[in-house]
Amino acid sequence: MLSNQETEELKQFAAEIRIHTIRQMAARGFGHMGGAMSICDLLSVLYGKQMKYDAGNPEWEERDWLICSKGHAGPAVYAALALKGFFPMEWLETLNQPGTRLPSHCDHLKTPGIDVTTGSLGQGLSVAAGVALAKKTNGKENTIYCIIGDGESQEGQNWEAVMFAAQQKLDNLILFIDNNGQQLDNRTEAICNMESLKEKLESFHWETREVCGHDVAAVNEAIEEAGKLKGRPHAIILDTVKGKGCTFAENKLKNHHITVTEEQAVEALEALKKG
Ligand SMILES: Cc1ncc(C[n+]2csc(CCOP(=O)(O)OP(=O)(O)O)c2C)c(N)n1
Repeated sequence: MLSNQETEELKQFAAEIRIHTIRQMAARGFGHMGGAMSICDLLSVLYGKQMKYDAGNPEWEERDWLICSKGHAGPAVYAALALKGFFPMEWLETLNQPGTRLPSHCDHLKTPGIDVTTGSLGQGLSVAAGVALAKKTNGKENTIYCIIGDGESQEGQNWEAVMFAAQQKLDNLILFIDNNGQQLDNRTEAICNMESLKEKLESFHWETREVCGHDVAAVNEAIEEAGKLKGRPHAIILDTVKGKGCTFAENKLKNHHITVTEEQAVEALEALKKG
């Protein structure tokens, strides 16, 4: 459980992740704002509290892994990594520019701290399950975290990985589903309704819980509780808002990949700084 001070610090860290995510996209003029904003609170809890890592040695054997399978949310992950010292903050100004170390989607070969290359939706959970099995087989204690979108959960490959992880009793694997209710160009329920994700995962023998994805204390507690239960993989379904905390993106249906002007960025950053 978090102390009040820790909760405040993680809220502040989440706000900083949002600020630097918006700045990156403003420097490029466009980006995947919606799905990046919805995972900032989760990233704050992971990099601010739960994950074991060494920013100076991103390949450290004992680290926990984060596989952001919804690789288009890369800019939010980059903001968290830069703020934690994996690479210089100046890199954030180069998002998705020629020669950058920070491409629009996560790339293990380019960015320190990115554990797996992602972007083609549906594949990350399979990789996560494979890494989790390898760690378990080798008697390692690492936790493997994976983030997918609710739209992404429509990809059939996820469900193969879900079956495999249950069969292998991968209790070192925690899956987050960013259940923001939207995908690229419509509401998820209008494209292919996945509800109830909880019932589906439970029927596949996953230990599953649902929590507000913007409540850092609740997300932290869900991770801690999940870690206590042995013998089954864990899923945490995050109730989130696509575009959360970005004035010109939040609650808009068309906020997946948008243009970002300097004026919009200034307005959004002011709002975030005020809290
Ligand atoms: C295999 C594959 N198909 C299509 C795309 C294009 N695409 C990128 S993001 C996206 C929508 C994803 O929706 P969701 O998983 O809900 O992500 P979020 O809303 O959280 O951004 C799509 C269709 C892709 N990256 N990979």
